[in-house]
Amino acid sequence: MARFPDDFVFGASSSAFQIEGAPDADGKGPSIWDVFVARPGRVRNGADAVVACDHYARWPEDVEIAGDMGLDAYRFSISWPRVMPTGRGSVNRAGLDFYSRLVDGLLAKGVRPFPTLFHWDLPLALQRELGGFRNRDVASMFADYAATVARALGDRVTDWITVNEPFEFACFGHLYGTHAPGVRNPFAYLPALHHQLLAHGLAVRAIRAESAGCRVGAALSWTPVHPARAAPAKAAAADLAAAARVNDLMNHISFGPILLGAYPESVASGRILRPPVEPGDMDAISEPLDFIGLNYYSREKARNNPLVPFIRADVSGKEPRELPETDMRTAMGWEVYHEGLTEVLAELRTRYGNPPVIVTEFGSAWTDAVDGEGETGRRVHDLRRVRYLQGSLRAMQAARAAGSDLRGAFVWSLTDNFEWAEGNAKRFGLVYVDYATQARIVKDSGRWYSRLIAARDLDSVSEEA
Ligand code: IFM
Repeated sequence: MARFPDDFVFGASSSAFQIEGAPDADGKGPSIWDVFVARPGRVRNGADAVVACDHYARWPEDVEIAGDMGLDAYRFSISWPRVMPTGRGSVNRAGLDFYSRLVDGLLAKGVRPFPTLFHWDLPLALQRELGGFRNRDVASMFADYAATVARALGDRVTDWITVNEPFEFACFGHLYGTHAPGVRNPFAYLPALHHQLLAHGLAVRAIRAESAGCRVGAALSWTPVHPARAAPAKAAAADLAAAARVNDLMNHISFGPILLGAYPESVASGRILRPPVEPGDMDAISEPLDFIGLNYYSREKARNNPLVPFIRADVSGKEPRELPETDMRTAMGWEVYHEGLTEVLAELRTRYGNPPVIVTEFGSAWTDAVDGEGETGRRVHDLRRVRYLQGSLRAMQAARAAGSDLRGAFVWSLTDNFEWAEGNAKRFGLVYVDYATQARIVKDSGRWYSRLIAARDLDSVSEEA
């Protein structure tokens, strides 16, 4: 039960905007996040990502760390505006070359590259001129960009991820306005989501046309939603129904179209708000995949509330809240709930036909402290992160034992990085980044993960470094 097979892919993930910095180096165009972080009050402590982890300059060191950790694979994202400064038309060769060097560096260290093509940093020009993903044409522009990247890297990259968490991008960016592009408009949410799904489907076809024999998937978040009140509470049945509605709106809204070719009934039959589906869309969106990527962190609880527009439910929120950090609640305020990962993998078997799955993100933020001194003496004893990773991996093993076709797991994240509206305040990394000096310190969790990858057996790897 505790052993992972030799071909199980152990990796770590990151995304371009969260680590690269260098927003206008070598011909890169601006992204919606570049301007969003510059607006006062949008990011905690007024942080921006102009430097972030300085990965654009320091990538050789990060690749070295990933290789030395023994990672089988590294998931990073490609910045669309680095490759196509205005999102369409002319290609910035220097941008493509950066990723080409990164791929070569990873392969030289024996680490398999898993690039994601869209992790939220949409070219600003597409937002300003066309309304971003609210506009259907942006889906085909994304496919053109995907083809360009696949043409350049497809001789070395065998595993592709099209989009990351289309639900979060649509919801936080277009309904709540807490993420770029900062739109708060219920009528923008479903078009922004649908066109990302369409972009995904068109990109799958485009990548395969350029790079035969590669594997393609999408990285989708799944946050199980449970009723806030259970029987015998009088409201239990109403909360159960509320939880089902929210599950549709957060989870099945992207898994349904991609894996089954259909939106959940509650979404498809919306009287006022419906996804703008056109003939042929669902076929493109449900193009068969080589794997589905699953991002899992925590669960939500829903309480029936007819007064809340759209979802008629209060949701207890995986969104950051000011709650004290404990063993059971991470620095993001998110509940530690590993059982949810086993549940989600079970529903992928029963409702979605047991597709090959890779957990493309799992991990946790904690308040890390640096002990010791000097370049080699500094340590980060992050036992809570080690325990969190153990819990998640045991939940994955339970699902594998029950029949899930789970093929790999990527920790979020390789290094601490820019956590969107939370800025630099939340650290998810296996590697600590001292933002004042940009020094990297492999945390105890990174050392533990390295031992686990070598042993492939949870029971034989001690927590202590
Ligand atoms: O940092 C993010 C990542 O960009 C997308 N998935 C969730 C992570 C933690 O919030």
